[in-house]
Amino acid sequence: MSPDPEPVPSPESGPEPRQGGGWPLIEGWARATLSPSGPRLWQTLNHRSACLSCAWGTGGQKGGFRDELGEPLQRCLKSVEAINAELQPAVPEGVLAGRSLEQLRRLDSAACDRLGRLDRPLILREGSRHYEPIGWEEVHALTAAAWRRPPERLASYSSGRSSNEAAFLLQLLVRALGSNNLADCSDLCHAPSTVALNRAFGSGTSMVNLESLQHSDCVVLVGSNAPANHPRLMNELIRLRQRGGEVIVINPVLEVGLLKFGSPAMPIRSMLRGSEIASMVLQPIPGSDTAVFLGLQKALLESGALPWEFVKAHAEGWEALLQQLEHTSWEAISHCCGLSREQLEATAARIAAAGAVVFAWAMGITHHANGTDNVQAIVNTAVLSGNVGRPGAGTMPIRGHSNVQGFGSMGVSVTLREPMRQALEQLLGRPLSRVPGYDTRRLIEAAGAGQVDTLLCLGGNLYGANPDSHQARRALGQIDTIIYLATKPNTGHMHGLAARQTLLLPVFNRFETPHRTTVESGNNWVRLNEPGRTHLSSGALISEVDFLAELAHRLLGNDPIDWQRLQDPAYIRTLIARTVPGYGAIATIDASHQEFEVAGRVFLEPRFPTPSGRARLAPTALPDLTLPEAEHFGGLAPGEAGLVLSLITARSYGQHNTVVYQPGDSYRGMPHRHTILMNVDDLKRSGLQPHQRVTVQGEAGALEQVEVIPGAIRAGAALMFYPEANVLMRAVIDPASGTPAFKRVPVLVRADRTDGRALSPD
Ligand SMILES: Nc1nc2c(c(=O)[nH]1)N[C@H]1C(S)=C(S)[C@@H](COP(=O)(O)OP(=O)(O)OC[C@H]3O[C@@H](n4cnc5c(=O)[nH]c(N)nc54)[C@H](O)[C@@H]3O)O[C@H]1N2
Ligand SMILES: Nc1nc2c(c(=O)[nH]1)N[C@H]1C(S)=C(S)[C@@H](COP(=O)(O)OP(=O)(O)OC[C@H]3O[C@@H](n4cnc5c(=O)[nH]c(N)nc54)[C@H](O)[C@@H]3O)O[C@H]1N2
Ligand code: SF4
Ligand SMILES: [Mo]
Repeated sequence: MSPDPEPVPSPESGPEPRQGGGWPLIEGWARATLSPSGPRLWQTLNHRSACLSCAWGTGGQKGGFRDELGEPLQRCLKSVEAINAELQPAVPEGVLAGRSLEQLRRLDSAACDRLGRLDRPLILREGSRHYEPIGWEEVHALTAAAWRRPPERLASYSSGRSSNEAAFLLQLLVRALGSNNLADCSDLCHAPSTVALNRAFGSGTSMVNLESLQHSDCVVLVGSNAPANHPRLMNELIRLRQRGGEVIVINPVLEVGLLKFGSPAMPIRSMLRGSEIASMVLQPIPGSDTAVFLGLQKALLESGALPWEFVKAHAEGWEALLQQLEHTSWEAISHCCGLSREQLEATAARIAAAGAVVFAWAMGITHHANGTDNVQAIVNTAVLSGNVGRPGAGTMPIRGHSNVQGFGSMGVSVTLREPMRQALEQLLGRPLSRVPGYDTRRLIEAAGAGQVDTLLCLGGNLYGANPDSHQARRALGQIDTIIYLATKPNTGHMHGLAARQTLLLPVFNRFETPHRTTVESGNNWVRLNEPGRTHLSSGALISEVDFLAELAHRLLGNDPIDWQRLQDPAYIRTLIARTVPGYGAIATIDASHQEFEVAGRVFLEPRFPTPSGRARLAPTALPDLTLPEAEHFGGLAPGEAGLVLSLITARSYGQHNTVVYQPGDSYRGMPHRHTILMNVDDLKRSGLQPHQRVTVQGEAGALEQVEVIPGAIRAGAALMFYPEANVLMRAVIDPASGTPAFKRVPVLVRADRTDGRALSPD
């Protein structure tokens, strides 16, 4: 095996804190559970429903703290944060209706969320500066009237927190009306994974389940900050290291929790001391992952470690990939990714030496203009190293929202797979429209061009989640009617307003819904949520299923199915069983209470649902990562300190997507959100100083008075928090998936002209 060219960086030499997890987690649990809402929090944690937060999936029928294998203590502080936000009292009467829009727009994300829970329907009518209360009967009448428009002028957007039943009903309604305009948050998230995995394996989700992960002896973790965003995955990584396995981290940022993590699920001493996570770290140039993986493949090829028989038997397209490997020089690879041949060879040697490798990735891979190629490059490496279709091995996209994968399975997507199309056509007794629908970015563009009359948002924050916030606001302002179904107010409800009327409608969350629902985790596990009760007893909330069934019934009556009957989620489940591939077991779940793995997703044999049964490999081009010159942004004055960087926009430790819970991110040493993480060499090179205030100028907008934080990030790159940074960027899209390049935003960073240190000393 080649020598390890560089040791894993020691967290002891980095900023405080020196590990992820550990004591702050215990403190957080104690604070939350001992607070006045503590008893209700415990009650909710023990409720038989899935965690609201991420798609790793915890809870459900086995009880609030268990994973799908029944293992206890699998609930993290993120889950507590999410529940606590839902247990807030109602927004006091008169706050949303009493304050003017100008006042409401001054609230930042955290302040919006802290207003409390939505508990009665509100409407903002044309010409008014205030939301005002409205009764449900008028809501239903207005909504149905707004949906009686030509199908191509109707659209929905959804965020993966709602149930499978609501998701299925939404797409069935939109499709029955003749539209495919089903934009979804996954368009901004893992769409490149779904596209690439479908092409390669004929199946768009993880091929690894939890049990299989527990048999792997190496995990390659790419572009994921799991300690913050999927904390329970850390338990699996700790155990993997304990059984002598490897964790290879590929990330331009040295995330402290990926070096060392203290998990409360471990014995108290190892929790406090922290466990080592990464056994190897590669810090590439952001956006260069195809080069990294091409390098790994080339090293496997050249070292003779390619399992030829396996590749020839179970893959096609390898000939073209081999040609690319032979014709791409090491110089080109290293130049693109900023890693040496030796580093890549050493990493490939470890992959080759491991018995079974799981390749796992998140937004650092998908949020690029070549996101789909990035995923294909991971797929190529997994296949060329013989790590697909075996226990303990495979490809594993780490999904985001707790039911985002369920939304995809239910057909909430602009691309409907053929078996489901046929089943839906049979159910509805008519052909479905073949006009391509609007995904999230096309929806914004169509709205901006005045081509959308009515938009229904099932959760989420379409305004806050999109690139180029000004464009998003203008586009939404061209739509006649927007209907927001939400649990809590967010910035989208203040800035993403329709031209004629905006309705803001309160819904039950997962643990309050008065009927049973299901969700699907990123590991293909379908969980059952038992009926619950809300603490907002004097409010007028509605279940998402009830709302959608009422709308469908008003629009379509009994044509061709009895839409009112869809108010019964058990009946929806029978339709899901008939139409959604792999979901047959849901037909009996009401009687059996048996949660299940979606059939046909986890591959323990190298036979895939492609026409040939083989995995499809394809060459992946090296991207051109040249950054524009300062002049592109208006330039620097002679002697002015500043430089052009490639900006990563990511989550802080204390936020869930556009919803911010805590102001800072102590793990990256960023004390507040108006900060930019930069490499010390870049500071020296540009004449900027640590903690100086700078202007960050993007192609669509600028942010001033941003504090510079020196940190463990690769030179040439910087990191800021989303959604605030979304004003900076133009929407640059991966053409294969429609997903924006949120992780490679060209910006000019320059000293604030109002700052005393604006000019460099000479
Ligand atoms: N607590 C919490 N949990 C969450 C969420 C949340 O907001 N808060 N959001 C949920 C959702 S919807 C999602 S999608 C997931 C997101 O989970 P992640 O994908 O872990 O979240 P990000 O903050 O986007 O961080 C991505 C990581 O990619 C790295 N990265 C950036 N650019 C590159 C690159 O070019 N190459 C490589 N190899 N790495 C790169 C960044 O340094 C960062 O560590 O989390 C889910 N869970
Ligand atoms: N710059 C930048 N932009 C990004 C990203 C990034 O990394 N960088 N990440 C992208 C990613 S991965 C994603 S997934 C998107 C996220 O985009 P979205 O999913 O659109 O946004 P969220 O902030 O998760 O939406 C939160 C809102 O959902 C509502 N909600 C919560 N629970 C429920 C429920 O049970 N039912 C209903 N009806 N509503 C509910 C609440 O009102 C809450 O305010 O953002 C994307 N945008
Ligand atoms: S890892 Fe994800 S699903 Fe599990 S408890 Fe934490 S937030 Fe919930
Ligand atoms: Mo996401």
